[in-house]
Amino acid sequence: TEVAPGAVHVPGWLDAERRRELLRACREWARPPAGLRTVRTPGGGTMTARQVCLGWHWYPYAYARTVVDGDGSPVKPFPGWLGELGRRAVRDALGEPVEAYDIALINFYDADARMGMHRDSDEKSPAPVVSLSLGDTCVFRFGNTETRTRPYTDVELRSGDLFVFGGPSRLAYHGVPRVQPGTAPPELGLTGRLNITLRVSGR
Ligand code: MD5
Ligand code: FE
Repeated sequence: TEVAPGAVHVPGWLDAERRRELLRACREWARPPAGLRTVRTPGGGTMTARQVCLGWHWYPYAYARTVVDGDGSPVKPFPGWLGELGRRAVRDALGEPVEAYDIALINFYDADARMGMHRDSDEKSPAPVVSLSLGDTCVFRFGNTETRTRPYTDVELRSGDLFVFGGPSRLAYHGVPRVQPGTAPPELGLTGRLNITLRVSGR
């Protein structure tokens, strides 16, 4: 479903086996060293969703050339299989080829976590962002390129959904106003929500 030009939502894109594999991988990446951490915002606050990055470091709130994480350990590498999954996602959603993905940001949301309206403008490449969701359903707010406020469209993202943000939607404001606790499919064994984004750094 095209929600806006270049913004394509594919519910249930991940099959059951891929969901399990991806969750297993996220749990490994979340472990120290360079595991799950709290991101500080430029204004001195903290993000409620906790994060892991692969391939590049994200601190404070922007990609850093340094390859060490907050705990001083090397950032985990971006695996080739994850890049292939991203290319397949873009082919399926947009029907076009894409450069090689080299960064992943993985966000872990508990019942109270949110993400404020923001734009993803730190990558130097216009390649689409690939977003994969696991666990609890959330309300994802897809906005406009001019303001953090209306007009926006609220979309529910469920476990296994793919969303690809390309073209004019690549720089739209977006956020996660709430998670719906207890809505994760029980067979996955995940409490809370996980979102994996794949990006091309362009560097
Ligand atoms: C999430 N993550 O659910 C979202 C999904 C982030 C973030 O926002 O920055 O880690 S990715 C949503 C996204 C990415 C790029 C463009 C647009 C949305 N968009 O144009 O709406 O944790
Ligand atoms: Fe974002």
